[in-house]
Amino acid sequence: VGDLIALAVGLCVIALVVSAYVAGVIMLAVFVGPFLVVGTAVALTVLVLDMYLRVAIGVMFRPSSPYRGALAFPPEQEPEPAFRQYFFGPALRDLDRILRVGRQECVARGRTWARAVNRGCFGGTRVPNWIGVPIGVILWIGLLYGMVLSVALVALLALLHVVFVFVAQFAARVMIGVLRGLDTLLLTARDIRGVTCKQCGWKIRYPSYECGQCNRRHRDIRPGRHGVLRRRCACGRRMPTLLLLGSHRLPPYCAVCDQRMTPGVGLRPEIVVPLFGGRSAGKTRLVAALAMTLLGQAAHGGPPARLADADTQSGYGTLEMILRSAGHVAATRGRPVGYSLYLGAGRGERLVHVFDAAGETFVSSDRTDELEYARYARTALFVVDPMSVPGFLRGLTAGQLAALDLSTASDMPPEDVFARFSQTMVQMQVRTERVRLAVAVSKLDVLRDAGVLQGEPDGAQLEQWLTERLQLGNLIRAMRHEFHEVRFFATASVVGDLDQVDPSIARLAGWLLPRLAAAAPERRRAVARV
Ligand SMILES: Nc1nc2c(ncn2[C@@H]2O[C@H](COP(=O)(O)OP(=O)(O)O)[C@@H](O)[C@H]2O)c(=O)[nH]1
Ligand SMILES: [Mg+2]
Ligand SMILES: [Zn+2]
Ligand SMILES: [Zn+2]
Repeated sequence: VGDLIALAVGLCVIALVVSAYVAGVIMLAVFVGPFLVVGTAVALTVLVLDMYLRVAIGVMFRPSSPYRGALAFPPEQEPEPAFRQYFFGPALRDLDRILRVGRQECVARGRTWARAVNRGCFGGTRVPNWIGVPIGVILWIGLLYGMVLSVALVALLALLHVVFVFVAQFAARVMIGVLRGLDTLLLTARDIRGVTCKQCGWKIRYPSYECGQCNRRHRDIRPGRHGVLRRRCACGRRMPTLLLLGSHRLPPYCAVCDQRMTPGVGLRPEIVVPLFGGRSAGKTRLVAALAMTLLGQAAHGGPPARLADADTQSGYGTLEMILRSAGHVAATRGRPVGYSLYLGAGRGERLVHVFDAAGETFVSSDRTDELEYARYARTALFVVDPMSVPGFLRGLTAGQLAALDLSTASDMPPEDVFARFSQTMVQMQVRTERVRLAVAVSKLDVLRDAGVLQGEPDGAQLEQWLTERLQLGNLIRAMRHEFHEVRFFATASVVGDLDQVDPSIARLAGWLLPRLAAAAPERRRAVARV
């Protein structure tokens, strides 16, 4: 009986203890459990989000962050020596890295927590199992909630990030389209249709530009994948992407021949004047006289004129010296030489390229690619040395023959030169019927000195002289047939006593470049004997 009582008491005690324990666990689950579960879940979520943001900020904004990956789209591997605009590639690379590194870091944190719970609650070493296990189970429920919650939040963040990147890229694309369109509109409104390279004669839409700091060459600087308003050169220097934004302040280069272009090219409409004529007809000297006339007019209150680039300056310097000293000009060899001047004021300013081709350029048909510039000319200048006309000497008197200085005479008859030039234009499919042609009959001073011509014959008189005296009627008819308008000028590319270029040059300039040269001076009563 005693044993039975003891057993009963024992059972009761055990039942009591067990029910107390169960009641305790239930109390724990009901009253403390929710707080523990929520607390754990929230703590884990906060930790994960904090981690994710740390990684995100590190990847996107902190160059020294250990989370940061290798540079995406390094400039060395880009078609242009520039960094990609952030939303055209780098942003998605960053996002990808944030998600990968962020997941690793977050999983690692989660694991540390789970391990701590397991070790603390289920190992039975620190806390006895009968206390640890219920708490551990509750904590685990919290952890699971926390994991679900944080995964959902991170997924939402990442989704927002992706959407933002695509919206930003879209906005950038729209901006680029708008800017390019605006640029095209503005250029069209200003009548700027491409830029001509004075080195190779080709016309291109937009120059390449060199970085002012590292000399890397940017082929296409306009708004695009490498920058909307500005781009960053591989060296770090920022460069404007449009003429509107100041890219003309960078040194321009030709995309065809890689040579330096005229500074400021692309800011002003261009006028291209091709010069043709036989060897020693007087082309080079005429260009010098034209430039000197325009600069002289500018110095005396005429339309502004300035030499546009270093090449023109050095070339002109030599020519000017020769003109002033009445010396002889060395023959032009090799590629056509472009002389470039900015003429006119403000909005009316024009970049004028006069291309002086060597006489031979028109003879050999394999060199016509050097004449690309002729394609865009609205006015051409043909230099005719009357002394090169075969019949010229026959009609002279003995006195005129004796007085005539033939040392500078050209040996290429103008008919041949013109025929080859027009043949080349046909080959190049240039529509010469839209082009005005100025015919400069050169070396007027030599003819005057010999008494062959007097004063300065006007266009009609000169035409009559060329037709009747030099038998150039066929040539003149061909010119009138092929060109829109033909005008004749007798020119003397010489500097007079008062350090002034012969006024015949100003008259030619006035017709060649209306509004950009001063109005042609009044002709002294023509006393030409024709
Ligand atoms: N006196 C005089 N000499 C000229 C004139 N134009 C050209 N010359 C001379 O004629 C030669 C050939 O001239 P240049 O300009 O080199 O001819 P290009 O081959 O057509 O460029 C040079 O010796 C010039 O000095 C001119 O108007 N007057
Ligand atoms: Mg020459
Ligand atoms: Zn640079
Ligand atoms: Zn070029």
